[in-house]
Amino acid sequence: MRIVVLAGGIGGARFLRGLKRAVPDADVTVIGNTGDDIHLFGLKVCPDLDTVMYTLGGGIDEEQGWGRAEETFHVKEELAAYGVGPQWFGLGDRDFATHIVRTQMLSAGYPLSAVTEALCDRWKPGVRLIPMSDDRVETHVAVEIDGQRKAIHFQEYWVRLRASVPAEAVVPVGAEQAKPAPGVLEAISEAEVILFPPSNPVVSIGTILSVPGIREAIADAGVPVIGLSPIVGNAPVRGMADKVLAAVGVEATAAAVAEHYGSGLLDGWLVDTVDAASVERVEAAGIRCRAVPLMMTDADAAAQMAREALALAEEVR
Ligand code: GDP
Ligand code: FO1
Ligand code: CA
Repeated sequence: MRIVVLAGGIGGARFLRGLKRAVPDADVTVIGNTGDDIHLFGLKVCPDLDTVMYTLGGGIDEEQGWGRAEETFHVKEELAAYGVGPQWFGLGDRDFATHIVRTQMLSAGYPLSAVTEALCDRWKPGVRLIPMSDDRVETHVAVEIDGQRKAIHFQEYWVRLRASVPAEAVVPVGAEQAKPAPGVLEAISEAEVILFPPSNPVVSIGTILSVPGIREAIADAGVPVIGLSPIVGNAPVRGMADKVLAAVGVEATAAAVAEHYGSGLLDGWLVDTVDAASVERVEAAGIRCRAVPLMMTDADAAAQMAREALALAEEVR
């Protein structure tokens, strides 16, 4: 079965690990979010692509959910000794190698999609991982600090400020001019099912959908589009989805996120069993809905979620 998955970082990666376990023979194409990408120390860092690649390739720090297992931070310490920051972003030594290879290839003229493919030659994630675009898109968050409104990079909002101030707006800078990377629209048009894992609806899936052509291709694909809620019991399982949902005027509930995507995009939506009472509201919006356990406590739990998503796809097909 040909499956297309739009993915952010941790939520997307853990779901994908379950999907691979549930349907080992499936042909899975992952369209990855690159709005979180940031240039640091002259290097291009792609947190969400790397989280998917390391998680599926066995190199992830399992507990943290991002970065490399058995990491050390000598380079970061040496940079600090020179007074060179930022210190708030934790780039480890092993991870640095990935960013050096990526930046070197980009400087040589390869597009990000080709670079990602090359990095995946090492990690063998068992899926085809394509960045949403080869063009630069950077998510910025408008905040008010000391009475001054300003836009800061998403990583600064999340990692430095820990989302401690309200997000007034979220802007995928560059998205309007960006083109889907080679293979993205083709994969969508050839898919038999399209899945939205429990990734952040604003800064992960929302950013991917903001690349002109991607949302339209999904809506026109004519195959089941099934999403899984990242909101459980009226709160994100982890991260700052509540803060960025507020910025786009959406309440942090499983039902509101389904309505935000809308029946023009989604055919089916899974909510956690604790949110079973919201099934009726989602179905009233024209989206088939089921309540099933949605906590990815381990790969088996994630695999069961993937099976439920595929079962719902068959129901709406
Ligand atoms: P990020 O880029 O690392 O933030 O990862 P994603 O965008 O792919 O996913 C983030 C979302 O995953 C957050 O909004 C979390 O609420 C959600 N999430 C994380 N773990 C779980 C889980 O076990 N179950 C569900 N339903 N959502 C989860
Ligand atoms: N997240 C943090 O909370 N703190 C960090 O210092 C940090 C460093 C980091 C380095 C490489 C990488 O691939 C990811 C990293 N992350 C870090 C995670 C990441 O920035 C965010 O969790 C996601 O982008 C949020 O969607
Ligand atoms: Ca992310």
